[in-house]
Amino acid sequence: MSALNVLINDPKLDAELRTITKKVANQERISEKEGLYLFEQAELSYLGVLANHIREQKHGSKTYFNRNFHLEPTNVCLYTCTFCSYSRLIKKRSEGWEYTHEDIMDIIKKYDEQPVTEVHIVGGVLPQYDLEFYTKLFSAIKAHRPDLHIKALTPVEYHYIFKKAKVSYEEGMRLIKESGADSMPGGGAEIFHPEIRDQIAGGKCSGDQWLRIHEIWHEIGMRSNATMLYGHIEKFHHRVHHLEALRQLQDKTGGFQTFIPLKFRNKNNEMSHVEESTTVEDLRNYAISRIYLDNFDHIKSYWPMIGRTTAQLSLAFGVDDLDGTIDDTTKIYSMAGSEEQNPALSTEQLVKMIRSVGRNAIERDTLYNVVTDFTNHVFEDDKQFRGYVSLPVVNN
Ligand code: V47
Ligand code: SF4
Repeated sequence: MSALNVLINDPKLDAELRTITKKVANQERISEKEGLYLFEQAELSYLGVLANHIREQKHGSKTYFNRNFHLEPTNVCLYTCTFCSYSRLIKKRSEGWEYTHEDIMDIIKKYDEQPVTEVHIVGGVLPQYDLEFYTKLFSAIKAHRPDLHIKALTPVEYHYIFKKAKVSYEEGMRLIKESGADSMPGGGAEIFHPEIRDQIAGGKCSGDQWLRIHEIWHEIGMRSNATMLYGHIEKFHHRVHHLEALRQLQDKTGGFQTFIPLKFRNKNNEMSHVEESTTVEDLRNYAISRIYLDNFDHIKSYWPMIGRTTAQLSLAFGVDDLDGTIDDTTKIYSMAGSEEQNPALSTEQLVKMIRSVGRNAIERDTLYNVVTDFTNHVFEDDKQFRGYVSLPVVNN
């Protein structure tokens, strides 16, 4: 009898939780009402059991990471998102950076000898970073290093540059694809619900526009990620609304690869007075995301933001991906008060971090093809330690 059946048969189990547990055991989808119930009522360890069951059914003990680096063309932005530690810099433009093509190519070339598989390009929105700038940039990167996967820009930039270039979303996304961009990261999603978005998103694209641009990208055969910025002024029902919108689009296109909950950090921004969520709340949020998004293959925790220990804990709450061996070029989080001020981990460190919580580390590329399976890899200083013995997984 599986652990879930033991719970279902326990007469003391809350009726609502029994229904939800049965659905999870039968691989059925939970409703919006049930999602809200989990946010409002379910305690951490119960959520962990449900989310871990789903995680292990989908991936066994496998935990993915990739080798990537972040590139931020500028940290100056004409939008004024209240949670962003960049937004004040438009008034102090001279304190920021605005890279040219040459500057960016110099950064790309620094990684020439390194086995990175992905560059993640994202940053502020400014008029000179227009459609032509980016299409030329992506083509130049591809010409220089064809095997480097370009995961670039979000609907925030795309909405702005397409409008400026007077092209439709469809035409714009086609041009972006042709220029060499391979996938779209999940940023800019924040909270879709206008009740919250209008207060925090500083005039950038709406939730519907964000979703539409991803839809078009998926329709032309491309993949993308999705995020949710949580733990600020939103209520649980706004989170459910956000997850539901993503689940519906995924039903339509199947183009999302992974969902990344992003914990709001409150340093150096206009929302510094808003208290940050606790680690317990962060883990609950990972678990509910895993349970709710039945049609998403992966849930990723972004370790530089939440720190290594919480990232390790998240692997027992539905998460199966830790992002990558990010280099310290990502300032958007360190400026906002992330746990890791200088977020870089070697492959060996990341693999050991994953092993030490009883999981198997798999290096993937951006599209989740296996690059190296580290399950049986022995590092020089491994000696006797091969990770802890863990419970049998549901399904390998
Ligand atoms: O949209 C900005 C967030 C996002 C803060 O797709 C903040 O693989 C917390 O989307 N506190 C951009 N978060 C980053 C992003 C991302 C990160 C890692 C991997 C992937 C992926 C995507 O960063 C923004 C916003 O939601 N952000 N400021 C802050 N103070
Ligand atoms: Fe600009 Fe992005 Fe910061 Fe908003 S979150 S102010 S769009 S850099």
